[in-house]
This record gives sequence, C-alpha cells and structure tokens, in this order.
Amino acid sequence: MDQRGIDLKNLNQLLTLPGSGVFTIHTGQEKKEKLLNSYYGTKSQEKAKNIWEKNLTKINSDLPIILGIPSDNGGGIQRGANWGPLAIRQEILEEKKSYFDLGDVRVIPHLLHDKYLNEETIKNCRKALYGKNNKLPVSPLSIAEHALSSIYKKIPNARILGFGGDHSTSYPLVKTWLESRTHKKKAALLHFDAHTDLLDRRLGIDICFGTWTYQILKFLSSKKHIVQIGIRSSGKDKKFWKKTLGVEQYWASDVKEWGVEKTYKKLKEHYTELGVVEIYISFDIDALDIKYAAATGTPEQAGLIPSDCAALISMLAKDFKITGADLMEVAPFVSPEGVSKADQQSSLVVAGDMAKILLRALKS
Ligand SMILES: [Mn+2]
Repeated sequence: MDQRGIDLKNLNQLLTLPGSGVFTIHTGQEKKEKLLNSYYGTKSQEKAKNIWEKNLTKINSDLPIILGIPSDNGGGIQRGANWGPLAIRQEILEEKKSYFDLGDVRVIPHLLHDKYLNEETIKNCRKALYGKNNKLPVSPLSIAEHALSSIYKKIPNARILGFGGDHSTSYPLVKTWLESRTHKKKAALLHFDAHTDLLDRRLGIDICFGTWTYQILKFLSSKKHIVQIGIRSSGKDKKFWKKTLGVEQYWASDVKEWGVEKTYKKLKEHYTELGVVEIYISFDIDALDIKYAAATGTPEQAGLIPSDCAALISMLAKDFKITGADLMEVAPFVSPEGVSKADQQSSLVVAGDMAKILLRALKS
C-alpha cells in the first residue's frame, strides 16, 4: 500500500505519543513516562516523539492499528476513562510486536465536538494545540474523525482498534469505518454494553456517550445491521427498542438463559440473513459483570462473563471478517464504593485480556 499521500504533517499534529493524549503538566506525567520507556526505551518525551514520528511513516495494513482517544467528556457516574488508552496498553505490552501503535488523539478535556464551538473558541484552541490558526479540528471527536478518515482514504483495509475514552469516542471510529466500506450492506456492528446508548439526545447534546449508537444508526445500511449484547440497565425493555428503533438486542439475561452456543447461533443467523461479511465490534467494558469490570464509570451487576465474550468473539472471527473494533470505558483509577483495590487491579487484567481478544479477532 502506497502511504506517501498520507498527510503526516497533519497526523503528527492531530495525534501524540501512545498514552500521552491526556493533558498533564507534572502530576500524572510519570504514568506516561513508564509507558514511553517500555515502548521507546526512553522517558524523554522529546526523544520518544522523534521515534514515534519516524514510525508514523511506516503505517500499513499488515498489523492491526491502535488509536487511543483519551476523552471522557461526560461519561459514566464516575469519570476516569481518559486514562483507559494508557492503562490498556500497559496490560498488553507483551504483544506490542503484533500491532502498530498510531498514538493518542490530542485531547482538550473541556471539548467534545467542534460543532458545539464558536469561531472564537476554535481559533483560540487551534493556537493552543497547533501554534497557529490553521484549518485543523480541535475537539477530540472531531480530531479523531479527521485522522481516521485520512487513514482509511490511504489504507482502506486498515484494521483499527480504538481505545477509549468514554463511549462517545466510538462515534468517529464507527462512522469512518462505515464510510470507508465499499459494500455497506455487508458491514455490520456488534455492540457489547450494559446500556443501550440509544438516546437521541442527552441534556440537549446529540453526540455523547449516551447517544452515539442512536447517531450511528443513520450510517448503517439498515437498523438491522447492529446487534446489542449484554444490555441490562435500560429505562425501556427489549421490545420497546425493537419496536421503536428496530434494533436487535440480546440482553445479559438472554445470554445467561441461552448459553453461548445458542446466542452465537442467533447472532450468526441474524447477520447471515442480511448478507453481512464484515463486522465492527464495539466493546464497552461495562458489558461485563461488575466482578470483572469494577474500574469503569458505570459498573453494573448481573453482566456477561469474560470467557463467554471471548468465545462469542472468536466464533464470530471464524465466520466473519472482523475489520474494526474498540474497547471503551476502561477507567483504571476509578474505585466505586465497595470495590477493593484487588478488584480494581483484576478488572485491569480483564480489560487487557479483552484487548488481546479483540486484537486476535482483527488478525484472524
Ligand atoms: Mn456504552
């Protein structure tokens, strides 16, 4: 694949080093340095940046590509998913030769999407990020979309694995994935989550963690081209979502009742009937039971178990092509009431395992 056309000048402005997209001055800096040292053998941002920039020119379709979007503008009962991209990488370090790490989107933590900003703010933020008033976007979702669409334009068969961030960061990932598909009818979404994320607006905001799935529906070939799995915390029942939006859901209680084999059979039949051949998996870590996923903004009881999810994903990867994926809402330093340090630690190990499963699915 010819990658000379990629505007690297923009990419290295829009993005930054892996795990370094969270804005810090002093506090928190040591967390970034630890990862940089594992990646590049140096704690110096400047030296690491040189190596990272040189590596950017080697981007290709051979390996899955990791992109961190460390934005948690409004997600969860408790914030902290902005540290997800750094923490997940720490957990999968031993596999770092099996992926290409593009880095993190640069995040101004007060911003979400450029559509919510006035000209003056955009101008000021451009100066802060880029040192000049150029034409580049400034909000995390807008930056992510800009970077991702330029990558798909040059490498249409890029297999990107996004790390959030709150679930709003799936919006640019899934949107650009769908826009770059040549056969839209053959492309579908599988969404693991405790919540539906199907609000049309939340407090007037139309693109956020609670609405991103609703907003993505219009880019899908049909409303049948998404299945949600693991749902258990919704103001409305399964019938309501099916009737009003036409969205297929397998609730966590269904998966428990049916077992993995039957759940997969239904899933496969659903996609096969539509003529689907490739799938994007969006995995909100809170799809898992709180026992395995305590370190997240909105943990929920009675959820899926990791081995069931792993089995579903690996069966899926045998019958379909997994060409895009993300892992969202991992909030490494969040410690909800009643959750011990040990649970917090083990939920990071589980998050790392889920990231490895998604990586493997993208490679098979
Ligand atoms: Mn979600």
